Amino acid sequence: MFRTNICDLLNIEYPILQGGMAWISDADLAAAVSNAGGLGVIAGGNAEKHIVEKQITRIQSLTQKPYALNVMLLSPFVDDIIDLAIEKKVPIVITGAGSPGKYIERLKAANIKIIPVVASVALARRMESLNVDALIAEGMESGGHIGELTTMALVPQVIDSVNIPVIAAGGIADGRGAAAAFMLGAQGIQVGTRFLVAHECNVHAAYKGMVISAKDTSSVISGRSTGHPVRILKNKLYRQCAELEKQNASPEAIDALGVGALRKAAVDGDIQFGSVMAGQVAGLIKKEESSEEIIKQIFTECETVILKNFKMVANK
Ligand code: TUI
Repeated sequence: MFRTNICDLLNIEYPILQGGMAWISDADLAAAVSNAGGLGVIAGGNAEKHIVEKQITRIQSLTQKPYALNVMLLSPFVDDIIDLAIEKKVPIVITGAGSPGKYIERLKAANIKIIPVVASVALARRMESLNVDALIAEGMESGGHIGELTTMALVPQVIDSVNIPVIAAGGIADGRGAAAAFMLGAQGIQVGTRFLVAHECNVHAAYKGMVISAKDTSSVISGRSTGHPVRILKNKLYRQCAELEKQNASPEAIDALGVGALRKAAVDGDIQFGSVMAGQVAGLIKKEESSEEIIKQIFTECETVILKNFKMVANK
């Protein structure tokens, strides 16, 4: 029922991408998602080339299915990571946190499919003119680095502006969210926070616990004043940042608090002084499951709600 042209484009069974989460989505999680019929994504984040290379070698031993590498364009090692994707013949590159314009020609020449994350219609149009394969329109419900628009407002505006497939991201964690995204015209969905609590996700147990116990209002936006706003779960680090912002501290002083903070939370498990990035849907997520269970549950529920609501409308 849910085969879309994203499935054909990416050679996957279900039109679902796992969000590339820096310091969190490694080869184990990505392989589990790909083996379950979705698209697993390894996040390059701010890591150096040799670290990402290990993950690519590992996923190539764990799955024969397609997978993607997420290239975070604010990374100081972005040029090396693009070289790596080409050297290792990664099938799909997803970019985030900026414009991948200057890398597109080389990636295309290497036969790599490229899917930029966009947070505005302007960037979506610019990307389409550079011949990318699809777009991920990511609303500010997402965890981590975010734009200004919500998924509900962004996705249909991007869809109306381009002629390539659009994948919806931000605020999707279950079949209801998936159904809503398809109703907006999306050809696929990207899910991050729910896969963060997958059994196969190696993020620190304390981080998973904080996502599972989060409520609707637990996430906040930090760092607006630095120009790199990120959605995180409220903790002591957030309160320190908010205090600095209130005192009109320099962007450098505020950024300094964030250096290494994601690793501190995701790897070391310091969820009070680390940066616990998660989407607004954290409040919906109640338990750990396998990646396969997550994908099956999302699409079973998606089908049920579409049929139920179709009946509700048709009976009127
Ligand atoms: O990239 C993400 N999410 C991320 S990256 C990340 S690591 C990080 N850590 C600290 C500070 C900043 C990043 C954690 N989460 N999502 C994709 C995404 N891209 N969301 C929004 C955008 C985006 C925003 C503006 C893409 C392009 C853009 O404009 C660029 C332009 O040139 O117009």
